[in-house]
Amino acid sequence: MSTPVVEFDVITLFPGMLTGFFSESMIGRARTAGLIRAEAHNLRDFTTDRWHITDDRPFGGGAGMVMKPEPLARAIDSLRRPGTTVIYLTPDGEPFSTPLAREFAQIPHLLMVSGHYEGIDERIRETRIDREVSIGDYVLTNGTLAAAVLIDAISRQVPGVLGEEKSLTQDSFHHSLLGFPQYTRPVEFEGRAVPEVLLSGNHGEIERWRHSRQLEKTRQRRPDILSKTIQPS
Ligand code: 6GU
Repeated sequence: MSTPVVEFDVITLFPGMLTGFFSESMIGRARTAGLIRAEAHNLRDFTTDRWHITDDRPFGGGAGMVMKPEPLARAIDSLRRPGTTVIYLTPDGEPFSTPLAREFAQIPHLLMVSGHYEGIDERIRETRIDREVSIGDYVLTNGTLAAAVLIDAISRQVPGVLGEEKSLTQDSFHHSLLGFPQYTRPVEFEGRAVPEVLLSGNHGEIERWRHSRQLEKTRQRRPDILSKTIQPS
């Protein structure tokens, strides 16, 4: 099999959270096709003590536990290679976005570190983490679902992962606009008809209608992203 375009390794205390995600749907197909590689690694396998301890109490006191540096260092050092970017998933990281997904899709090997408890020892962040990423302004119990979110959004930027390449250009956020409404058969459902223009076969008209729907929805729901490109009237 040829070399995957992007390889993902995830260091987590909960590798089972990723098994369904890695094998189902587009990600499962992309892996089978050899377009990507994705593997979960149990942090517990990188402990050396008899109880496989991965956390400890914080110096200085306070609630919760901190992930110990030694197992993380061993895991990262055994999985990284020249050219690897090490990403730590944390709510205080850089906000994830389509531009970031595109940037990461250009990197051959992404090693993701999922935090649990109150986070990881600061010295790991200083010595081994290249990028810190958040998936939004809310707190998850651990970073493993956030790693899955990144892998999903990055993988669909890899050529061949989506069926039709043009689907990418029609995405919400592609031109800094939300998506347009979609309809399929039947033409009438519960008394509600599909907009006439979509049945017209006039592709210029259809494109103009879709763009106006996108502008309107973005103006209503996300004026913050609209102001980045087109000045609102
Ligand atoms: Cl990346 N991790 C955790 N634990 N919570 C989050 C997050 C990441 N992004 C938003 N909330």
